Amino acid sequence: MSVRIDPPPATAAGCASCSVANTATLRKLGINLEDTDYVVALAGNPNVGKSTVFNAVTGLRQHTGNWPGKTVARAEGGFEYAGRRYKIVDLPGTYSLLSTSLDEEIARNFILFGRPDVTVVVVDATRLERNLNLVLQVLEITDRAVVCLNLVDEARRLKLNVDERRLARDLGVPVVPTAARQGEGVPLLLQMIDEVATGKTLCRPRRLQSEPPALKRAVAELTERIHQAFPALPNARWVALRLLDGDESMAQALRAGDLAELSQAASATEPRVPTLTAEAVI
Ligand SMILES: Nc1nc2c(ncn2[C@@H]2O[C@H](COP(=O)(O)OP(=O)(O)OP(=O)(O)O)[C@@H](O)[C@H]2O)c(=O)[nH]1
Ligand SMILES: [Mg+2]
Repeated sequence: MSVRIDPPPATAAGCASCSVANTATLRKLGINLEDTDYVVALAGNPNVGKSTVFNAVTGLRQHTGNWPGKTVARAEGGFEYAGRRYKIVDLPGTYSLLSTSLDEEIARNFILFGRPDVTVVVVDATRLERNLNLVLQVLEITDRAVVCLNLVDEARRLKLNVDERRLARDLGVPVVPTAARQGEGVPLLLQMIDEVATGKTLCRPRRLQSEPPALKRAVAELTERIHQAFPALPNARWVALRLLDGDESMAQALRAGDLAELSQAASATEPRVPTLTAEAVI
């Protein structure tokens, strides 16, 4: 894996080693940020080993509760790497972020509005095709992600060989093979989380490339209108794409003001770092 990093422009405020997490929204989403330098979200399909990864990373430094106002359980925990203090949140297992269920809505809102410093997407190496759907959706929302290619021991047993370097190149984010139950690959996972959080590795995620002209126009027009109505909303383009896809829960969230409320919290604390223009090749 080769990583090239150009320095951020001299005019940029802040630095690559500062957190971009949105503290006001994260507090609203029930995350206690005391003694925390960086926030990591752990996403993935159901039953791919998210909690096993979470336990391997946090050990006993964890506690469970519910998402604010919901009956959905949430585990959060902490770890330290190279003297930096991380908070990691185990999101509900979901096949997509299209908010067709409460679990999906929670995961989507956390990644979209909480803007975690890094989103780790745990995937099942024996069911890659199905799992990549969620990875691509996460990469539409954030460009700070690490793919944790879990269950590689099972894949080996089934004589499945995943070319993780190629996958990392194609996705534009680091891919770390793990067998979390045995702790295999966990040190490298921590290293890559740290590299993405601190800006040492910059991702260039794969996004929808060849939109037909009509879709491009519609997305641009709608994105502009969403920007005007909700200036603080991060990633209005993704919201526009969801609306054009007929996502009724997204339309409802806009109508009911849920998105406005979260995006206002988002604007209360601007990210401490502007989007970096540096380029990374993974
Ligand atoms: N062989 C093997 N089993 C694993 C690995 N990681 C997790 N498991 C097992 O897979 C099962 C599911 O793991 P969990 O960590 O509960 O998965 P999860 O994604 O948190 O599941 P949900 O929260 O229900 O969505 C458990 O029996 C784990 O012991 C791995 O790397 N290799
Ligand atoms: Mg779990």
